[in-house]
Order: sequence, then C-alpha cells, then structure tokens
Amino acid sequence: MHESEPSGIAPLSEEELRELDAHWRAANYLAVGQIYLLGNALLREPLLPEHIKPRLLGHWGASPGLNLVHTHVNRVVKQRDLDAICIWGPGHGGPAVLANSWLEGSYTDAYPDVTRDADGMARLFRQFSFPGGVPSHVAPETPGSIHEGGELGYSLSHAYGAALDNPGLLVACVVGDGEAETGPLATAWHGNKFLDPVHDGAVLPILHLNGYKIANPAVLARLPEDELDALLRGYGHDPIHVTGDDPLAVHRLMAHAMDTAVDRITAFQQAARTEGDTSRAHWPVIVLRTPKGWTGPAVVDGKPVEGTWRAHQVPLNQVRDNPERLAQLSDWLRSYRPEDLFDEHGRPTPQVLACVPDGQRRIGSNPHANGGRLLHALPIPPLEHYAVPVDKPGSTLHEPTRVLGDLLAQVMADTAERRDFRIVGPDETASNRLQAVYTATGKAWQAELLDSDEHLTRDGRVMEILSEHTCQGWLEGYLLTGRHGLFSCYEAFVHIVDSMVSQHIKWLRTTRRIPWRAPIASLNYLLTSHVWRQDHNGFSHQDPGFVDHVLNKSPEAVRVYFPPDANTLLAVADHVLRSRDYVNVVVAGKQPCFDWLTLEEARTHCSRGAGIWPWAGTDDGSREPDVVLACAGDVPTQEVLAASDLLREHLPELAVRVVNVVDIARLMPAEEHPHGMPDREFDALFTRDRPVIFAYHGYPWLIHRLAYRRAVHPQVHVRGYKESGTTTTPFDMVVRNDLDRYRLVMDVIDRVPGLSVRAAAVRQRMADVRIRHEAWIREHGADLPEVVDWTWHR
Ligand SMILES: Cc1ncc(C[n+]2csc(CCOP(=O)(O)OP(=O)(O)O)c2C)c(N)n1
Ligand SMILES: [Mg+2]
Repeated sequence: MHESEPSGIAPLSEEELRELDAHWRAANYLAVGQIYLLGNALLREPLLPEHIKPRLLGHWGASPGLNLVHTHVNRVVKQRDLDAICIWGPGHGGPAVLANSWLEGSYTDAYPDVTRDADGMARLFRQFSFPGGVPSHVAPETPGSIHEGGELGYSLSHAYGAALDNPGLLVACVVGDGEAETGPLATAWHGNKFLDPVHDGAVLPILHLNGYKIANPAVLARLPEDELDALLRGYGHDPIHVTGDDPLAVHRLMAHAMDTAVDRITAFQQAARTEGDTSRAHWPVIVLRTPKGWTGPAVVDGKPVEGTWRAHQVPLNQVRDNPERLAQLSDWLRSYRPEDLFDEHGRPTPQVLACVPDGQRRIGSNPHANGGRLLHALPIPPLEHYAVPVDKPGSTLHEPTRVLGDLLAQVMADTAERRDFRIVGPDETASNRLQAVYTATGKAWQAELLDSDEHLTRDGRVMEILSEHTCQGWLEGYLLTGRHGLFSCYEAFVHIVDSMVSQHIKWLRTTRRIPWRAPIASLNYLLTSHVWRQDHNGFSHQDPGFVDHVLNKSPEAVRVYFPPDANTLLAVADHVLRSRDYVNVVVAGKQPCFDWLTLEEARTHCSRGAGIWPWAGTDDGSREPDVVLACAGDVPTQEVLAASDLLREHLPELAVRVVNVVDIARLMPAEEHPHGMPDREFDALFTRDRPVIFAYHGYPWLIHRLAYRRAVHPQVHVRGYKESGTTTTPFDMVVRNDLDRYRLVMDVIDRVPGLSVRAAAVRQRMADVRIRHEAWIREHGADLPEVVDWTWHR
C-alpha cells in the first residue's frame, strides 16, 4: 500500500466483503464448470462420469486471478458510476471472462439462448471449448472484449490505444507475469509518456503475479518486491502491491487498492484538467500477487498444483475414468458452495450480483468495447483541393506522400474537436514526408521537453515511438474502440508486426460473422520509404515482403494497393480511410515520382483496380497486342513506361499493351478474393497467350502465386525484388534486380516469338547500356544522364 496515502478510503463492510466473495466464488464455479461439465451444471445430483466433457480443454490457472480483478472492477465501476472497459492480457483465461459476462447478463444480451438460469448455465458450460461452441480464449465472440489475448504481449498497448481521446474512460488492463516478459509488453509501459491526462482517459495496469507461465516461473514474480517496485517506478508508475492467498484478506486489500488507484487517477486528471498541471503523472499500477490456480486442487497425485505451474491448464485430468479424480472435482466444485450462489432456477442470487453494475456500465456491455457502435465517418475533404495537375502524363514530378500529407493535415484539422483520428509511426512521419500534419496537430509527448524539440505537444495526435509493436497495439486499441487511424511505416520494418497484424486480421474475420459486433474503421498502413529507394540506407532496409504475408490471410479482410503516382495515392487514401473492417496496405513512394494520371483518371483507374493505359502503349485495339507490359508499384511503373518508350523507338511495329495494377488482389481468381477478376476479364486484359512481362514492386513469386490459374500464366514473366540490395543509386537498384527498362526490353525481345533474331541488335544495345551504367555509377556516383533526365515525352 502507498505509504503516504491519506487513508480516506472506508474499509469494506462485512456485508460488502461477503458479496464480493460470493461474486468471486460464483465466477470461479462457472469457470471450472465450463472446463469440465457437460451436464449436472448446478451439482444438484452426485457428479457422474457422463457429466464430464470427453475432452478437457481450457486454462484454469489464469482464471481465479481474472475473476478477482473482474469482481473488484465491478465494485468500483458500480460504486463510482465509472465508464470502464477491461483488457485481459492472459486471454487464455477465457472461462473467467465468459463467467463474468454471464453473471452480469451481458452474455445473455448478446446470445439470448444462453439465459441467466439453469438452462443457460448448462449451455454456457457445454459450449466452452466444444465443437460448434466458443473458443477457449477471450475472443471476438466474448462480450466486452477488444483483445483476444491468445498471442501474449499486446494487452497494455491495446489498453493505451483504447484510452486515447476517451477522457472519461478507465481501461483496466491485466498483464500476465509471463506476458510481461514479451518484448511488446515490456515496451508498452512507456505508453504513460504519451497519455495526455486532459484529453485521454486512464489506463490502470494490473500486473498479475501468479508466479508462473506454462511450465516455468515468471521472471517478474521472482524478483524481490523492492526490485520489482523499483522497475515499475522506473517505468514511471506508482505501484500498489496486493499480496495474499486468504480470499477475504485479499478482497480487503484489493478493494482498497482499486479505490486508491481510482482516487489517484481522478486526482491527476483533475489537476491537469482544472488546474492546468502539466507535470507528468505517475499513474498507479496494481501489483497483484496471488497463487496460480488459486482455490483449485491443492495436490494431485501427491504433487502440489495450486500455486504452481501445474495449475496452468486443466489441473485434474482423466476425470471420466478415474473415480478418485471425479470425487476431487466434485469436492472442488462444491467448495464454492453453489447452492448459496444460485437460486432454485439457477439464477445468481442478489448477493452474488450486488457488486455488478447495470446497463452499459457492465464490462461486457460497454459500447467502447464494440467500437463500431461509436464510429463516425471521417471527414475527408474533396480530393480536388490536393490533386496535382497533370496536363500530360509523365511530364511533372511530385512526392506522393507529401501530397497525401496535405490531405491528412486537413483531416487532422477537421477532427481537432472530435479527436478521433491519429497517425502512429516509429519516428517516421516527417521522414515519410507527411509533416504537413504538424500544421494541424503535434506529436504526443508528456516527458521532458527541450527548446530544440519541434512539434511535441501534450495533446498531439501523431504518435511516434520506436516500437512498431507499440504503434500497432495503440492503433488497434484506438480502432477497436471506434476511431480512425493510419500507421506510417518503413516498408522493411513493418515486418516486425507480422504476427500482430495476423491476429488483428483474424479478429476482423471473426467479428464479421458476429451480428452484434459493429464494423470498425480499417487498419491502414502506409508503407513508404520502400525497397527501391533506400538511398540513405541499404540492404537492411530493403524488404517488400509484408504484402506477401498479408495476402496469405483472410481474403475478405485484406486489401493491398500500389498507387503509381500522387493522384492515385490520393484516390486510394480516400478509399481506405472510408473503409471498414479491413487491413489495407498501401505501398507508395515518398521520392519525386512522375504524375501519370489526372485525379479523374486516377479515380477511374482505382475503381477498376487494374487497367490498360492506352497512351502508354502502342496497342491500338485493332489486333491483339504482341506483348503485355504489366506493372504494379511506382518504380516498376516508371521502368515499364521507359521500356515502352524504348520499344516504340527501336521496334515501332510492335503492339505493346501497358497494364497497371493498383489493387493487387485483382489478379486473384474471383472465387478466392472479393476483388479477384473473373477469368474473362483477366484474359481480356492480359490476353490468354501473349507474353506478359510483369514488373512488380515486391518479390516476383507473389505474382505467380496470384495468377497461377490464369490461361496466360505460362507466358507470364515477372521481374521484382530478388534480394539484391545495397546502398547504391536508385537506378542501380532496379538494374541489380533485373527490373530496369533495358532488361525489360530484353525480356520482350526474348519472349515475343520472332523477335530474338530480328531484334538481336536492339537487345545488344540494351545490354550495352546496362554495362555502361555499371561503369558510370562507379565513376560518378550517380545514375546515367539518360536515366536521370528521362521523361515521358510522347
Ligand atoms: C506470444 C506467445 N508466446 C507463447 C504463448 C504460449 N503461452 C500460452 S499461455 C502462456 C503462459 C502465460 O503466462 P502468464 O502471462 O503469466 O499467464 P497466466 O496463465 O499465468 O495467468 C504461454 C507461454 C502465447 N500464448 N503467446
Ligand atoms: Mg502467470
């Protein structure tokens, strides 16, 4: 307990204590029941083998701790009429969260057939970890949850994301002591340096030291208390320790800890909001040290279980076949005295429900945890105000992300009051040329400020921290609670969140099938500073593979765009910022890039997703083209156009069709992706049998993977990044990877029947330029003048 605390908090009355304990016991009973029971839910008959599930699946160890927290969150929420949600880090404790949702009635609201009575309890038990039922973890199906917790580590960043711009919200966040060992969780503590006590809500982390992970002790649980205390203080928190294994004593301590924490949070918020106090708040953290699997079987087969790692999953197994185990389970269940907790109809008694809040204050019913219900469409200004003029394709240059930055600045300005749009990134917003947003908002920052700092403000809505995990977690938490955002990231380093995005896509895929979950804003990535233009960096910064990863995931929830110029980027951005329930990956350059399309053309091109650029080829529609030059990505598009230019010069009789692909999923079969092209459309665009030279931004194999079922596939030859990277000139990057215009012309000559002999001299000239290029860059440190000065002059 905090030493200097003025002890103004009234201790629990005996009645309150009994009520809290009754609620906790009921939740524990329901958790055990879900793991074990198929029938005899209320134990009104002796427990028999046929009452036991044939497969015992789930996690008991985390459950009593989660139940304890839920009981005590209920208490403060009800007593103080708080607007609160909970994030359950050890989400494998699903039985606990489901039990609490059932007790408070939010479960029945979402699933009316799981009534709050004996029948409903039987259903609740049966469905858990059962075919056709519900997952064993806290999941999208769980009312009140925005966090699955299956893959550990993201609870605290989700909690901070949820609290941002929700000044009235308290986000209680249970962090497992095992979970706390993960990288993402370890860095998420720094969220407190970004949380503005004026405009944001509060996060109350509850570090649950039950001592163990699956089979090992947890590191933090084996630190002496003063060392752990110092660690948490070092993270800028003010710890409140609750330790014990006697339920009533722990209830007293926990109630006091919750009151203390909420009082301190309120005091910080008031000081900041009414007195203008700008000192950094040292927010409370509760350190809850209770046994793993608390109240479960103490010893099984002579081995200690309660309070050890053995309590992690199902502490008693083979219950159906082993009468001794069956009796032990019966004793365990009866130890909660179900007859005192549920009435003759199986409904929880008033004593059990005394601490439970009402209506939308119930943790399972809080609309923040079903964020789509709170979502408002983003005000997106008319693109005409930002579009670049294009009188003639390829004659002017713009930096696409800088153009986008102006639009985003307006979105920031237009959401200044409503505060429901944020940009996150690992210190790259300006580097990615989006700095115009700083005209409308600053970068969130609560730590020390120096005169030399720029754009750092307490209430800024750009969030920069050098942890891609934290950026991703913040944004997910923000979106899941009904707001909008963008993650601007270096293309290579977004891989760091591969696994997190997989989990988010799973979440979206699942929620799309849950009628009571309202759609949320899409998670939008802007991947710039991409593989082809790492001029300052090199090999370490070159990896276009995130797209491959994302396209493996649920097609219904993933979209990938390669806008080739500034106006197309605007059109794509407009689309993704309006969309719902997707993960959108937008890959766009920040370097000066030719303007190919007017805004009008860009819009039409984006609606098509892939289309012929008639002005770029020599395919006049009078006959089938001799070759298709396809491209996806800004740099490949430029190389294809330059190749088309060379072909016109050297082989003017060749009918060349140029196809640009913005929406890469258009290449997939229509049955496999909602954007996939029907064969007929694909064949019309790419032909059924002409050589297709495809210049692609990323790893070439992806195009083969997406197009392998198409008639023309044997004729498709893809150029892309093949891991030949270094710090070199922009054109050398494409040469090294055989994506350059000269190589593309050679590819055409090699593949169009009849050309190889006839055009051998042209081919040789192309090869010669590549050799000259090599020598030139070594001498001059810059690209060949004919490359640097090239423009589309047709
Ligand atoms: C990232 C990740 N790695 C490994 C696992 C496998 N796993 C499931 S539960 C668990 C132990 C979790 O311990 P803790 O966070 O202390 O939760 P407790 O069960 O003790 O409440 C592990 C390692 C996982 N779920 N996620
Ligand atoms: Mg643990």
